[in-house]
Amino acid sequence: FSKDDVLVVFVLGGPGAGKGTQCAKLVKDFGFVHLSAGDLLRAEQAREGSQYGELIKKCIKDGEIVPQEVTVALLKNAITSNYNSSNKKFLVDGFPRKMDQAITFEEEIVPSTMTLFFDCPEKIMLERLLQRGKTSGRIDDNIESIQKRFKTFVETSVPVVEYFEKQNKVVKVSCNQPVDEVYQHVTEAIKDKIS
Ligand code: UP5
Ligand code: MG
Repeated sequence: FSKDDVLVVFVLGGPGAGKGTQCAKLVKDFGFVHLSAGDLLRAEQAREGSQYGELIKKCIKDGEIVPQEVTVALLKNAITSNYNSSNKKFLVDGFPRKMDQAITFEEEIVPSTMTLFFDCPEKIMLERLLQRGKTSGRIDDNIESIQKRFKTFVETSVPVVEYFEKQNKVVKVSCNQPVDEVYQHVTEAIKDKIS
């Protein structure tokens, strides 16, 4: 793919804000390809023979950011293998969550068109994650991991949102409402930006 021919929207927000949920709806209505960095990392972690399996597992459990080389490579592969004449718009969910990743991705893959940022009070995110943890099987949906994820989000990922804000590329959506109400705001926010 050439840089001019793909469109990337970053989807950011705290743990449990609803990124994955909203992305699934955008895929249906706007024909995006949804790439969740977390899902790609979990798949790589589970892949037999992966040299990064243990590293990824530890980072996810501790709410820490996996070294960018691993994640950027997984995303690059995923964009390359999903790209075709009818798949040119990508939602990159849960990435970049550290400054170095943001710079590398935009330099080496493609500059983002915009960032969709889901703003959600921590208390609500905590409730959602604990609820999901009853059935998700995710090794980071427990109170200890969740607290660490929140800390990393505030210290490491919020600065990335601020960086894109300075470039006027962020659309902020409050997601402390029912799924369909949030989605209403999402579609309003992006419709004039994405054809
Ligand atoms: N829910 C959603 N929306 C709701 C609403 N409006 N009202 C009521 N309930 C709502 O939603 C979470 C839960 O809330 C679900 O049960 C949902 O039904 C409900 P979801 O859509 O899954 O939220 P999401 O924001 O996607 O939450 P997720 O847990 O996936 O966020 P994280 O950002 O924590 O997880 P991610 O998978 O992106 O990353 C996991 C880990 O991978 C990171 O902590 C990190 O260790 C690692 N990682 C990296 O190292 N590098 C990366 O680049 C990316 C990840
Ligand atoms: Mg998610």
